[in-house]
Amino acid sequence: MSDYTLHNYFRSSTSIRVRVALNLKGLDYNYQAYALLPNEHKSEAYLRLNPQGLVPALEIKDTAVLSQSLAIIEYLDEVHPEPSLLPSDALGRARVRALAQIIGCDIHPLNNLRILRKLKADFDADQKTVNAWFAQWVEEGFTALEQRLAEPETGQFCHGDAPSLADICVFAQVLNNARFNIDMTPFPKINAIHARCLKIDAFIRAMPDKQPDAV
Ligand SMILES: N[C@@H](CCC(=O)N[C@@H](CS)C(=O)NCC(=O)O)C(=O)O
Repeated sequence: MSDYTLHNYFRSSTSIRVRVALNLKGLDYNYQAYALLPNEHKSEAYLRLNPQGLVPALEIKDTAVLSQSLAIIEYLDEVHPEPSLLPSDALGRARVRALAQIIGCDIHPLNNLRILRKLKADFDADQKTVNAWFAQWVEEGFTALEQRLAEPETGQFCHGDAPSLADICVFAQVLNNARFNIDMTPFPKINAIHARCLKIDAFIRAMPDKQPDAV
């Protein structure tokens, strides 16, 4: 039994991020699933672990429960430094965090399950309107991200030639986009990075269809 337990959901993109980071670092973990559709993440037991009622949370045996995928990944990167998920220089770290946050702060939160549910329940949005909402924020964020990937610091991956925090976020968001049939043709650089991630075992093993709760 590992000291790490990941409380998560197979299809959640923020859960995918943390699974990729754990895999890249070669860390074993226990897998605890919460089905989001029947609201298992709002159960009393889970709210005791993470009062936000959002997955993922990373429990460290007899020590702490961490929440927020980007904070969890940075914790793992500090405690298990190899392979590093952030550049060694301050400017590089700022760039990688900015690329990751285009997705983590400015795309994903607007398109989260609770937001899409609210649009339907309280604003009479039908599925077509919800899909257009989802596409709007992805397209805005990905257009900026695609432009930033034209910068010289970009290599085979978002920053140089090894996967970083930014690639982890790109990978998970592109998987999410597929569920909403987002047209990815305007984003060739993002597509190329996603395709490279798909060749790496740590990314493959984090995919939704590889998880024990996949349906
Ligand atoms: N900023 C948080 C977001 C976590 C989050 O929103 N997770 C989604 C799944 S990807 C969730 O639990 N959604 C449940 C809901 O919206 O009710 C993080 O990065 O961990």
